[in-house]
Amino acid sequence: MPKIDNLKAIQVLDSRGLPTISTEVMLDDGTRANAMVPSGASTGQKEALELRDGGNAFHGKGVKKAIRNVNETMKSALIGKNPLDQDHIDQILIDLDDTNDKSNLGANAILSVSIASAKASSKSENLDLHNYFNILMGNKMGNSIDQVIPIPMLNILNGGEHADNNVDIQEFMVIPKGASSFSQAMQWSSEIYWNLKDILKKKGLSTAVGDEGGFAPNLSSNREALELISLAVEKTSLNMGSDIFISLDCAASEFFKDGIYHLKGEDKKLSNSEFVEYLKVLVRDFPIISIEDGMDENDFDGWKILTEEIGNECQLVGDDLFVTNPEILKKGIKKEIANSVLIKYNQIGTITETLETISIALNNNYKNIISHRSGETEDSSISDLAVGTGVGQIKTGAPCRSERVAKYNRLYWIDEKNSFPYG
Ligand code: 2PG
Ligand code: MG
Repeated sequence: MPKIDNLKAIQVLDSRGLPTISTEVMLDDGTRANAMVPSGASTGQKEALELRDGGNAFHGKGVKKAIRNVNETMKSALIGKNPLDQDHIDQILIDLDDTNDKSNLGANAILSVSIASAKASSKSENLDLHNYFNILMGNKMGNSIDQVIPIPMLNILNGGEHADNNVDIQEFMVIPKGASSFSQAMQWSSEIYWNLKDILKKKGLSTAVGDEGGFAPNLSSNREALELISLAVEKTSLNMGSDIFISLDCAASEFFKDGIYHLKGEDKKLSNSEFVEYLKVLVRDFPIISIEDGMDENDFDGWKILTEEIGNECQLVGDDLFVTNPEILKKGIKKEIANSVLIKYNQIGTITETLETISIALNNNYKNIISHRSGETEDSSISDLAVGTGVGQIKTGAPCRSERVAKYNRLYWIDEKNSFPYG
């Protein structure tokens, strides 16, 4: 059995130019593997804590303390341990931290070690990372799991916290569900993206991009965003509702104040049931098959109404609502709210807990979507996670900006080397 020989974390930068952690795990058989962790902008209140230094450097976003926690506390606890026992490695990290929200050592620090250790194990075993995740997922579920190339959701128009425009809904994604392969899905999406750019340009609208690579023009309404995307799909000679479907991430907590949903871009103030009606009209008029965070993370009454009204026809995804947390997801399932969960491993802090959340969803007929964060790096391990867990869906931005495309490019290679089904 290999043993962990050394750990080293350093500070690197993420796609917003802010500090993040890169950790290398070294094994006694000579294997080395490195992981970098992402960072969100529209974060859920109950996410595990991302440890930042505060003060003046990097606008308070430094990660020196988190790095010290890897290089001192975690290193001394993990040297000599067997990295192939991911549950044990993660449990050591959880126990060392000893808080509910990982606020002692920092979820960013802990996750960097958890992923780097998984990567080192897969390398040492001569397995591609997705195969390694597949074994871990199978162990968690108690049966073997079929690997799948996930259907991508590409965020081609950005609003909310991810852009400086007036569009309230954070993400407008195309789902190339009708494609027969991953490469066809990516070709369609890239062509739609470029046609959207052309349409925006001709209308005199901005073609600058937001944090996730989608265009970020000022528009008169959320509906206008959907109309522009429909035009781009048409211009690509594809059909909305058979080739291409739409997914929204409202990130509604960001515009929910004092019990009201404030759509600033179109000067509307709506109650939860009115906002559900608003979404229902969009679902009626466009082939929207997935809505994430359609309600504020604490508006459980609103979630109930939304789930009762459109839960049968639409995937309703809890992101800020469930924060990839097994216990919070269990409570939501009991309340019968939403029907799907967004999976972001830095919301919870370890691979083991992430797989736990995925397995709870699977056992309760909730769907899983593996997701990037708005602040990303070139680390592409979420692509392997999506394939290895067989969940069938990933959202990782537009076909633009290398930190987004890195994930798609990794999927191209996994697709090339294996005969896994698409979607
Ligand atoms: C989201 C994510 C990723 P952030 O809300 O789903 O798209 O954004 O990382 O800013 O939370
Ligand atoms: Mg979200």
